[in-house]
Amino acid sequence: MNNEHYDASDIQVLEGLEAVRKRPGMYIGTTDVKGLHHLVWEIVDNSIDESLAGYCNNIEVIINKGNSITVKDDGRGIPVDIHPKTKKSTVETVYTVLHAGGKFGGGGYKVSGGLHGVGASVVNALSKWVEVTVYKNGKIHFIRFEDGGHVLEPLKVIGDCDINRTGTTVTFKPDPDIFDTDIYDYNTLKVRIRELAFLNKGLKITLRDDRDEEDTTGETFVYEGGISEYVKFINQGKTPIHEDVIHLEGTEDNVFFEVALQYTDGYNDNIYSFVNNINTHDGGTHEEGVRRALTRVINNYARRTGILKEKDESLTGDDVKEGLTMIISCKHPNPQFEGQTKGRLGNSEVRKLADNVFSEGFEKFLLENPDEARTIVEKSMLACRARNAAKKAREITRKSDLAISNFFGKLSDCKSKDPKVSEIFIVEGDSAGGSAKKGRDSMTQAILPLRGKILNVEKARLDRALGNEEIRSIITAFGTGIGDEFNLDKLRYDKIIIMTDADVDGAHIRVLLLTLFYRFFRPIVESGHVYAAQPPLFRIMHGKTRKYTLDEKEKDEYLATLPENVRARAEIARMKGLGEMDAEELNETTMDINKRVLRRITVDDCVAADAIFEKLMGDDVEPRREFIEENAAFVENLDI
Ligand code: 1YM
Repeated sequence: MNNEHYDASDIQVLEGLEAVRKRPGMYIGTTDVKGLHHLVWEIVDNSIDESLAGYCNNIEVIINKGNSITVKDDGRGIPVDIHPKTKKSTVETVYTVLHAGGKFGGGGYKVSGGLHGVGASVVNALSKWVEVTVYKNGKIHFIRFEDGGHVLEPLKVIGDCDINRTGTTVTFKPDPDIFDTDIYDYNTLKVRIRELAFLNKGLKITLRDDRDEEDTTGETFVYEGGISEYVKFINQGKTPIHEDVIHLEGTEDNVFFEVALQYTDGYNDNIYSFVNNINTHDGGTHEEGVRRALTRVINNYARRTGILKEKDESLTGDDVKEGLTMIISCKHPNPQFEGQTKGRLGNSEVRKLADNVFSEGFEKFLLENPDEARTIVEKSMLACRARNAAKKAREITRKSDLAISNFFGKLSDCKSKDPKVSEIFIVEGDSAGGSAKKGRDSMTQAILPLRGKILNVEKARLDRALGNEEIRSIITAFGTGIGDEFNLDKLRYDKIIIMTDADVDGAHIRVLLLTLFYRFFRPIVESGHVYAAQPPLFRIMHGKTRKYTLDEKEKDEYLATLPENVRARAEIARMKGLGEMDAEELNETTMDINKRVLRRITVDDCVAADAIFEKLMGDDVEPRREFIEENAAFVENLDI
């Protein structure tokens, strides 16, 4: 090869890297904080690939002072020999020729191929400097690049090392001229590193932040249980309905497939799938295979054991995933990513593999664990009932032309149809409802009296809830629908005000209503539309003055302000309940926007009250009574 050609290929390489610097977005998506972190994943992916190939057990990621990043692994080390095509070391080739890693690396699973995988050369192009150290053949090899990939000196040996020591260490400093920010976020790195550790059983990854002198130990992530431990991690704080995580795996034609799952008593699912450690947000054949098998196996088992009767309809994919936490992971030598964001696996052979591995293993689990199996099947059947109920609920809300609905006798709607100015009072009891109706501003205030106690939805699902007339009234009045068709934009009122007595029963009803909102209308709570009215506990009359106070303390404070002779003659009445206030009184104390005291209910209130929900809402009536009686003062002071 003559010098002329040599120069030309050099120029070509630099033109390639220059193209990356001109249009970084084309290679790493963005140059914001996300792109900055992308550089780390490009380098870490090479270490992960080496681990997938079976040669690397330890990876270390360090955020250095000055926001450079070091990634170390104990793999074979990037080859140091002269590459036949470029006549340069393979290390230099990998770091200067676009996509060289993919082209020259042979076989095995590769993280690359998804959204990442543009290669080490792109990191080099977008860095102020890069240093690569390779430990191999008893020697330490070193090369440094500057200003977007310029080589100062070819790869050289800078020392000796133990003949058994192998590995690659890369340190790079992102180019501040390219990126909007140069500050790495520890937590962003941690979350993905932890995920990589879960997805690669036994691989040890350490993350260390050396920007702060005090932190020199870092955090180590290593999970011998792999994705089973990922499922346990996600289910922390949830209540599993069977003890062990189910972990199934199988390999065919070099395609490795595994899945880990555990059901909880919750109503949501957490299902995540990965191919070569890349999250397949839009699923694909691996996920389809599992979902298909899960539905089929549960139905077959439920029929065969008679838990599901002949007359019962079959469970759907949605029914069997209620409360399910599941991680699906596939390692494929040649993955095809499809869809606009390349977030879906397309390889059709994986569907069959996933189906086979899952159905065989899961069926075996059901047969060997009949108690757990029954719990899972029954949970799916409840979900099925709730799904039918949701259908019914949709029909109710669709049909709910308020003018003809017979519940309209109960709701006294406001005249305004503008949700921004409208509010609804949910009032305990008909008599208080009557006073509230008379005392309201009928332009903007709607009144919904509740006759009976509403159903406890903590332990009931949508289907039973919908059998409850009070709940149906609430759904219809809100206008939002429920279940899949819930739509916050359709909420007919800006404020939903729970107006109950300031006593134990009132507190109980408040808890029941909040349970209902929290479980079935959570966005309404989250967006701050729910309030508790605060009716007064005391009325103090002296002369022509009427003063209401919310509690004993406020009453005493008020009395202390009165001259002694007035105080002595003041009539103090403990308010018995909303029903005993006349319309004027109710308006003045609890409804008038200028005088009333409202307390906004937050989700945090609900979550904090969760333990109390449990106690108050449990299945046994007696302990609940006792609890309320014993804790009356406490319940009154709750933010609920
Ligand atoms: C901190 C970054 O890059 N590790 C790494 C990279 C490679 C190898 C080992 C490796 C791969 C192969 C053979 C192979 C790469 N090699 C290449 C290429 N860590 C880091 N560890 N021997 C070593 O794929 O056959 C690209 S990456 F192309 F040179 F083989």
